[in-house]
Amino acid sequence: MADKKKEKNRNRTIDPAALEVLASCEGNGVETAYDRYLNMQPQCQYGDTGICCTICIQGPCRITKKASKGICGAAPYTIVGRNLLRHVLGGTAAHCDHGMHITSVMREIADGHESDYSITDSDKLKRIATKFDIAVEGRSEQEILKDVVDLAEEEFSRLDKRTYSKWMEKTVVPERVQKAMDCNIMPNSIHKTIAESMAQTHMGMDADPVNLVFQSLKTSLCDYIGMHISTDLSDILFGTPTPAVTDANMGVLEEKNVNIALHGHNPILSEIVVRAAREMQDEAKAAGADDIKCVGICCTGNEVLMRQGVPPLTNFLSQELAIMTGAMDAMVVDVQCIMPGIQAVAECYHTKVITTIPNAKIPSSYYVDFDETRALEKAREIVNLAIEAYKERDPSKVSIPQIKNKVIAGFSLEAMEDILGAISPESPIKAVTDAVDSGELAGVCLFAGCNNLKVFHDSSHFTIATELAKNNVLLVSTGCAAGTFGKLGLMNGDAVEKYAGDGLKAFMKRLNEANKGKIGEDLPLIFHMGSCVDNTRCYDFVTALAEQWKVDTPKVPFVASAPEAMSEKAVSIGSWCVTLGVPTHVGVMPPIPGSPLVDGIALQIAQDVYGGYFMWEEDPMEAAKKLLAALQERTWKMKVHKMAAEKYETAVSETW
Ligand code: NFS
Ligand code: SF4
Repeated sequence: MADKKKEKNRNRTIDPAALEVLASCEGNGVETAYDRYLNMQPQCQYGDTGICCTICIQGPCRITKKASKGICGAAPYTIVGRNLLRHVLGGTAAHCDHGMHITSVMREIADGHESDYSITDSDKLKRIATKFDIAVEGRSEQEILKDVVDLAEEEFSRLDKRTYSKWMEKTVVPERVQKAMDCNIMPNSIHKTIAESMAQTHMGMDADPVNLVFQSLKTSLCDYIGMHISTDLSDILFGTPTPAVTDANMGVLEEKNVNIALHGHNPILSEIVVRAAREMQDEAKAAGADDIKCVGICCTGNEVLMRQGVPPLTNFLSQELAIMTGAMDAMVVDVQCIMPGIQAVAECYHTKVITTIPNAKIPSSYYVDFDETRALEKAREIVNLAIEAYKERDPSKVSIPQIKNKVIAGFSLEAMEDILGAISPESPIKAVTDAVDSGELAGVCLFAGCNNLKVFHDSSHFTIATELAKNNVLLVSTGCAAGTFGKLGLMNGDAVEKYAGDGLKAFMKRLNEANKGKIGEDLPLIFHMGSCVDNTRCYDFVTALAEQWKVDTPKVPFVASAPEAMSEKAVSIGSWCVTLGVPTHVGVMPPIPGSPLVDGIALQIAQDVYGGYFMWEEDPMEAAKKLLAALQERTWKMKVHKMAAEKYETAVSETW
């Protein structure tokens, strides 16, 4: 139950720049999520625990002492299970829509239509093709691409029930494929699974909570597939990220520049706007500005940070505050995690909110239909709107917090392998497995996920990460969690000195010495692996560790944490992490405890079946303890199993 006292405090953030903006706008009537959260209290406990059903319009049905079932007879476990599957579906559909969009741009290139896009990373194209047994030798880039795009399209649309997802089959260890087959959750394709799941959650369909949970996991595997396709194709199109150095937080805004925030998720839009902005300096100068500055918000910010070194401005929760600096000329958005509230805030300033995608519009915003076949022309139109807005800026409203921190980002798995390979050339990943085997590192933790006003903005991310660093856990991050770490100065070499335990420090020192001069900076405390779809890069890391240790993934000392999870996408990502063997902490209570049965499946039965499981823990210090305990259990077990294998001269036991 939330503490009522803390809910009177509007300043629910530890980001000093966000605090400064909130303070400077106190009482000026501009309303943000921080205010609306307070207005929303107390939130409905039926919805909060998952026992409110609105699946049919006889509802809403809520479970009370008097009414132990819905009008149709649905028990709490059915209602909670069905709501869970609907959440996973929302996340999966969002990621897969993103993946389809990139695939459609690739289709245009593959078919030889004129396009402002072209292949940047032909090596990655060949690597992906080879992974899927597509011939590479003696074939043109176009021919290879056509086959890769054909396969990607099939991953979405296949109806044949005997053929299973190739992206799943080829990117995880064989034991995980077998597990999915044994449990009957191996997807044939994304669209088929989404339709099945929507049908399954219709009124009067599935009432069996176990069946609903298993379908949630199957759907979440489609999320994994759609995300992996997004990452792979984005790398082919825009390049596989390599380390990039820049700054993060509001202090990256320049008073004398036309400032453009790129907000949303898909690199298809943001990459081309960055290109247009770089070409339109003269137009900006003619309007009296020094230059054009693109900055990133949320995951499209991560995409252009990883590949173009564009500075990240802020993460999900503080998106409205970016406008309240008075120095934001345009906020260009594509899809997902865009608060409708930005438009009302923008109307108090000169900022133009520019929506671009047919299924993500905001009333009263500018809408530029981002037609990819005329991408550069459209991007120039967008940048022009920003330049026009700059002329309308009211200098008396400009107040930019002078807060920023150095960020070293751009760590695709390929970039990580390059760095690890400097101390372990024969097998880069062995640098990590050796350090874990020797006890120097306690394991690896992925920080992913959003911000959520139910907990203090950025606070849980910061506390858990620094606590794990102190305990020698190697840290990687994506999404808005990475946004926190960049803003708060945890993504640079100084943070290693400040927060890492002795083992982690020694490991980083070896890496830095072996990679001297490569980046021109010391490596960061937390490795930024990209946007949320790039959680698949992090899972490829798990797979690489499992292959190196020659074990299934539930044995690998790798945990995940979403301390401030908010979106349906976070639910679907968490669900595939668990299915694919990763203990996963969630720092905000999901709407599940209304059914102790479904809750028990998530927390315990999942572990028995899949080896991964959920941990709900709102207290960040307790969460850090639980994550460490999960890592310790795995390193200890692996040691015991290895000793047994050596003694009896057999392979390491497959059980966990
Ligand atoms: Ni992930 Fe990235 Fe952020 Fe959450 Fe939203 S931007 S896709 S969903 S809020 S991390
Ligand atoms: Fe109520 Fe059943 Fe309809 Fe849900 S599906 S709203 S529980 S009658």
